[in-house]
Amino acid sequence: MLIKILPDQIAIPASSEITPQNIYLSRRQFIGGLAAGAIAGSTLGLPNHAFAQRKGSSKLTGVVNAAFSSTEKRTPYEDATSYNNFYEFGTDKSDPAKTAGSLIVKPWTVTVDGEVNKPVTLDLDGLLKLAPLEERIYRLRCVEGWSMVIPWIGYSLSALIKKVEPTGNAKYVQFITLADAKQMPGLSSDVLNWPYTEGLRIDEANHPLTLLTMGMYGEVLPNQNGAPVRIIVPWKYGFKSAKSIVAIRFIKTQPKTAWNSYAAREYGFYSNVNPQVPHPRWSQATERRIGEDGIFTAKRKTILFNGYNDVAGLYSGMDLQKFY
Ligand SMILES: Nc1nc2c(c(=O)[nH]1)N[C@H]1C(S)=C(S)[C@@H](COP(=O)(O)O)O[C@H]1N2
Ligand SMILES: [Mo]
Repeated sequence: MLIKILPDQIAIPASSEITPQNIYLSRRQFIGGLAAGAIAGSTLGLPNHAFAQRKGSSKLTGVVNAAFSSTEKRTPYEDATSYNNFYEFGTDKSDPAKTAGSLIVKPWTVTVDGEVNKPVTLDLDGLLKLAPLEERIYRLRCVEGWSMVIPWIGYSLSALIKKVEPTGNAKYVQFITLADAKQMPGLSSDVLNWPYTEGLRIDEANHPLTLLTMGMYGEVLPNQNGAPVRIIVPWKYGFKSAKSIVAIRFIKTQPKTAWNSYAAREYGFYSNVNPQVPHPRWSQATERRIGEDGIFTAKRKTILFNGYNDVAGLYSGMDLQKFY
């Protein structure tokens, strides 16, 4: 039987006038490939608001940012909300959907501090009003070898970064998430060091693709997907996209992160999606798309930076085998 692997179709933003020539050229080639893919994609893709609102959830919409959106078929809502990694609510994929009902998302505040001139603590309303909300359909690729295509609602983290005015010492941004054993049954296990933390270099955090995320599929984030606020960094493995953030800290030195502390040899600080750098225990060359699994479903080829070539300039001159 001949199994055809569909091409992955990722739209990339046209940005950055300061892109080095070689990267600019590869981006042009990428856009060339995209135009052909977009035609095939239009028959597969669903209109942007094809998902009806679920009972009991609150609507949250944003203006569709087509330039930043994949044209691939979206993962069904039911899959995106029942197959989750959120270890604070258990290590089984099906655990968070069952147990995250105990997460209290209101009131909620996010403290933004450290190497900034204007530290601030914002409640969810303050966060939602900080910048216009957008809908962006991003691919998320888990280091375990699966991926999803999800319409997220939020805005570029850079809008918040601008507001707090980082000092010249702010070289990294750390994300600290909620760790409350009363709300989170998974904290009784010491599988990770709590709280779950993540980090980005300041230029990665400022890249327009980095999305401060408050919703998905036209609604506020379900608890199991990281309510009420998380980060989405689409060119990195999913674990960089920390859920249920309570603090964002600007710091001088590269922070310790949850998975890097667990096993530094297996999970680097950068964790850019890279099919050529295998995890020490398995390949990263292919992925399966959640929601379309079947015994005859072909795996997809994983693409460098998850297809978001636009970020390549952040890593020019770096050895991606070393900085995995
Ligand atoms: N706080 C917290 N954030 C987290 C995790 C976690 O266990 N705790 N898991 C990560 C991993 S491994 C992945 S793949 C994504 C999954 O996001 P999703 O369930 O919304 O698809 O969340 C990331 N963010
Ligand atoms: Mo993951």
